[in-house]
Amino acid sequence: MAIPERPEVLAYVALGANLGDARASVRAAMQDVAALPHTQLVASSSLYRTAPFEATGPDFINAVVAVSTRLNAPELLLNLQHLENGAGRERAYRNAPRTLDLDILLYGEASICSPTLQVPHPRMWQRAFVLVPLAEIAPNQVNAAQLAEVVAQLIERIDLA
Ligand code: A4P
Ligand code: MG
Repeated sequence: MAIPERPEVLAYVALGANLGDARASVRAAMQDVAALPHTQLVASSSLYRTAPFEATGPDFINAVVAVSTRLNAPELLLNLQHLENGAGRERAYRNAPRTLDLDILLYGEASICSPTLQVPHPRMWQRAFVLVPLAEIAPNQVNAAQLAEVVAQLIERIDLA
């Protein structure tokens, strides 16, 4: 059911996994994000294999999706955390290997700084595993200088969108 009094907002969500069948987890999570209430998929990037960045463990599988949603940002975060928990996510320590990580990159034009939610995601501009898939589906959100900053980070496109 629609939430008619709320506007639709274009949000970008980053997906990452490096435990278990990470490729399958990210693929499934893309479908789960698209199926969230009051939410429609706008675009999904290819899957990328990426070297751990400021983290340990196996290579990651990363991707980015764009959704149009009537959920507000805290509701979207709660829904994403529910999906992470459903995928068996355990929070052993910061940047620990994970079965699934879902981060809100951008929520419309919003600038949010609460104890539980910062948008735009504060670390997104340092990360090829975010910027490369984001640029694939939203080239206007990432410029050449930003991509040049992360060009040394290892990232390989493995499954085409
Ligand atoms: N939180 C605040 N802002 C946000 C947001 N915009 N989206 C809070 C989602 N969550 C947000 O997150 C910790 C808390 O951040 C949440 O409770 C939420 O209230 P978490 O997912 O439980 O913990 P985490 O994953 O250890 O932290 P975070 O912030 O997701 O880690 P990062 O900084 O995103 O780094 N290398 C490669 N190649 N690929 C990766 O995917 N991921 C990380 C995680 C590090 N290195 C990586 C990758
Ligand atoms: Mg996270």
